[in-house]
Amino acid sequence: MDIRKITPALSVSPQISLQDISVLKGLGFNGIINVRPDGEEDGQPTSKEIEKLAEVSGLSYVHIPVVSGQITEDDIRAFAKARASMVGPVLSYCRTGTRAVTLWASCAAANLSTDAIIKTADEAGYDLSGKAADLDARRDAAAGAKVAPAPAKGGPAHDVVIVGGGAGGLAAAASLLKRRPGLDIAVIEPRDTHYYQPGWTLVGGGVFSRDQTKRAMADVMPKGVKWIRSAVARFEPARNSVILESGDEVTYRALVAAPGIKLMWEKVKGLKEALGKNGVTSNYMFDMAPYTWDLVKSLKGGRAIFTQPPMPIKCAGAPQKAMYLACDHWKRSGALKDIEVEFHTAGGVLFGVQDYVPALMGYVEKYGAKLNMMENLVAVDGPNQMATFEVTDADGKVTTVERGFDMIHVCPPQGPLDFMKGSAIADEAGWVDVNAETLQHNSFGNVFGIGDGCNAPNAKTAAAVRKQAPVVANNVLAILDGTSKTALYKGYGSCPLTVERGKVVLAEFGYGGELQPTFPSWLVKGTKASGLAWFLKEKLMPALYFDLMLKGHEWLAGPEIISHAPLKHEAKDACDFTQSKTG
Ligand code: FAD
Ligand code: UQ1
Repeated sequence: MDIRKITPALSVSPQISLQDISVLKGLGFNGIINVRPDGEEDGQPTSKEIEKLAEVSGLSYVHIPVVSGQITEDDIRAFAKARASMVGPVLSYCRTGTRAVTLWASCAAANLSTDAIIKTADEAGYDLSGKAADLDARRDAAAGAKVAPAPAKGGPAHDVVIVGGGAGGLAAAASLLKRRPGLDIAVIEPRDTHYYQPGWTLVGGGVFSRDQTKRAMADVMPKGVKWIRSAVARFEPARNSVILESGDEVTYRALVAAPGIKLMWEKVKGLKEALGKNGVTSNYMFDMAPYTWDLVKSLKGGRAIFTQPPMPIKCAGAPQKAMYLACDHWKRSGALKDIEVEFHTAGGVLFGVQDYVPALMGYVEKYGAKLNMMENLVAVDGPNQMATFEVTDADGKVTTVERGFDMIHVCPPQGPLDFMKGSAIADEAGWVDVNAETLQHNSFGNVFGIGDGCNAPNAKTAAAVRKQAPVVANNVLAILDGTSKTALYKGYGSCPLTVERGKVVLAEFGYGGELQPTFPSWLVKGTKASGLAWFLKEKLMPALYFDLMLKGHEWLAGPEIISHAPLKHEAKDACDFTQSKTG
């Protein structure tokens, strides 16, 4: 728990877990004010769950679902009322604590000077300097003057604002700084931990420990970047700005959107509640990947099911990687003959690029796994160890099939982040709407996209990000400088399929399934399982990711083509980069 004391009666914090509640009582808290709406993030405990445990621990509880970026006067009044009704000390939390501290500041403005409020928040790690005018107005209003609270102003524009501090956001920041040290870049990212997600397959396979896959966000932020620890609620590209969950506005000359992809656990009925017990697991969650390995080690017989949802998903090979590593362990331990292994995929092929299928099928046969195509997992009943699939036959008729299991590895359905859906820079589905080659936004010339959150039809992988970052960095600077040196991305993505411990089928391909191998075939033949490719995955990739890609060292990743065709909306007027859809 990351509790930050604001006053003796009030502390704020990022999201708390269910286990934290009894600890809070022990720490002397008497109440909780949850100012976060339910369902904002994967794994977020619901208000009902928090309330139930708060009651058990004798803590009073109030829920004020404050929409990120849209704190209303009603929210502020509700917060003041909740505090007045509770005996302190009270903890208020949201995703990062920003909404909670902003509500406190808005209430405190009547009695405290703006400077004192901003200093108090700053000491707790929250930057409320953008709220100064609003706080002044509130103080004046409280003193009787007829002044309406002012909206937070954007302040001076950053050269580049990057939304998301995952693989894409940080690689883009590092590549920009490599080209232009001193560039004023702000990265907006709410999490204080950065995850090396490609390592989770190896955690589930008993090769990595969970801790090898996480770093403090502060340690991986490229030096010189300003980290704004908050979440973006809204995009205002016509104003060259984004709105934070506090309601503050951050303005830019160029924007890079790197929001990633949402894991939609809730789309499979019963899955969220089932995870982590009764043999239900997923390598797609940091906390759950070690449980995969526990289950694999302990299973001696019965049925093991591995599932893959409809596309798109990140790292499309990861659901089968989990199966191969499990089978490899069972084969070595002698248990495989007693385990019925099933792979159920909502799609009609094992892997999207046909060239890699023969090598993968060889392993499916070697392990005796049964492939079930067009079977989409729709429900999991943990206590009864039962999975329900919707099966589509050749005529498109859908029937329901139930399968019992002793263990099940689930890859969750995935889609655009909620805050992207309906946003000004998203396509109809909610993906950042970019040109597939330049990664420039299709409507706003000074906006770019990178990573899983974009609608470019590449494989959603960190490997893709490694090649996208130099392209985005080049093209952002071309827009800022008004030059026409355009870099192009050819759709590279890579999926190291861990077919057995010690061997990987290294799939590397671009748009249209064109093979784009990094190494000559005498060294690594991508369409065959290779020991060297396993060595790359286990020993080289973490360093390639953290020490090269996130530091702007573009090893084997130089933009493939630099054309002198100008970007679609080349900046003609340095002050106005924005273009309308028809412009
Ligand atoms: P992410 O790295 O997910 O980052 C998105 C960031 O945006 C997050 O930090 C998030 O907190 C932030 N964000 C979200 N909402 C907001 C908001 N409102 N405001 C501000 N910030 C926000 N790739 C490979 O190349 N090879 C592999 O072997 C491989 N294996 C994988 C195995 C697994 C199990 C998984 C889960 C992934 C794997 N990947 C692999 C895929 C790879 O991890 C992703 O493609 C990569 O992380 C994408 O980067 P990104 O920046 O688009 O998204
Ligand atoms: C890669 O570049 C990358 O991102 C840094 C991965 O994620 C960690 C990968 O899994 C792979 C396979 C690549 C591709 C890199 C090479 C050198 C083949």
